[in-house]
This record gives sequence, structure tokens and C-alpha cells, in this order.
Amino acid sequence: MSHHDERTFVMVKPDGVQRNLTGEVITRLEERGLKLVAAKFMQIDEDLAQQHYGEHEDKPFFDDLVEFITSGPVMAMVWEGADATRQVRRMMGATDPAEAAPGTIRGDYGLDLSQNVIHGSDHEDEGANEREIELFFDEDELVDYARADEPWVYEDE
Ligand code: IDP
Repeated sequence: MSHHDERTFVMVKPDGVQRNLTGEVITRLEERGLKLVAAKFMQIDEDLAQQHYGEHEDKPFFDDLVEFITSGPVMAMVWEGADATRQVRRMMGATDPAEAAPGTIRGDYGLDLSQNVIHGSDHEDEGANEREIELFFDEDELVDYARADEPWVYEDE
């Protein structure tokens, strides 16, 4: 794998889907130069929600979080690129949209801590990206292809 093959898990949350922001999120990530390698429009069941948010099971907001993430369809995706996990987090902005910088996805589209439009793997949690990708996708659902603009995104391509 070359240095720009890092993969990260990204999800447009139920509020983002209902507010017709799925296309906007995809557009921002693809225009940045990140490459979409898997996508699944789906409804998360309680079991998957509890696994995905397992690290928060002792938090007071855990039940609300599971209820929210299972409340409507989501767009689950895998994106690939140089430093992809951290770069997506930078584009998402702070967890609380009220504090997220303008220009970030949460800073531009959210006002409420629990309904914050997008999820992306935590780059500070080693291996979180791989774990989350595995939870939502089979290996054969990840598509390996070259994007036509790659030589214009990466100088060494
Ligand atoms: P992240 O999504 O920016 O990685 P986490 O701390 O992993 O943030 O929290 C997961 C999700 O749980 C957040 O995106 C947000 O929707 C929700 N959340 C986090 N903290 C709170 C809280 O204090 N109250 C209610 N919901 C919260």
C-alpha cells in the first residue's frame, strides 16, 4: 500500500440523511481528493449501534445515542487517501457543532450536540478506523480502483 491508501470509516447520520446533506458530505470529501471505496445506505439495528458506540456504554447519553443512530437510515462509507482518518476529522469539525469552526461540516450544518450530521473514525484511537470498517463492511465490499485525478492530487502518482 502506498502512503495515500489509508482508509477511514465515515457515516452520514440520520439527521444528515433527513436534511438532504448526504450529497453535500460526499461532494466535500470527493472534492478534497479522498476516494470513495465503499458505501451502504442502511438502517442500523440496535445490536450494531451498541457495538459501534461500545466505548460510550457507560456514558449518560448512551441510550439516547443508540436511539438516535437507529432512528432512520444512514449512509455508511469507507474513504481512502493520505492521512484520511485525521483529514476527515478536520473536515468534520469539533463534536459539538456549536463549537465547530465555520467551514467544517458540523460547523456549517449543525447546532445540536447529539444531531451532528456526520461520524468519522477517531484518529487518536489507534485502529478505530479498521475496527469500524470491519463492523460495517465485508472485505469484498471495498472496491480497489484508481481514480482518474489521482496524479493531480498526489505529486508522486
Ligand atoms: P465524535 O463523534 O466527534 O467522535 P464522541 O465523543 O465519540 O464524538 O461521541 C460520539 C457521539 O455521541 C457524538 O458524535 C455525539 O453525537 C454524541 N455525544 C457526545 N457527547 C455527547 C453528550 O455529552 N451528550 C449527548 N450526545 C453526545
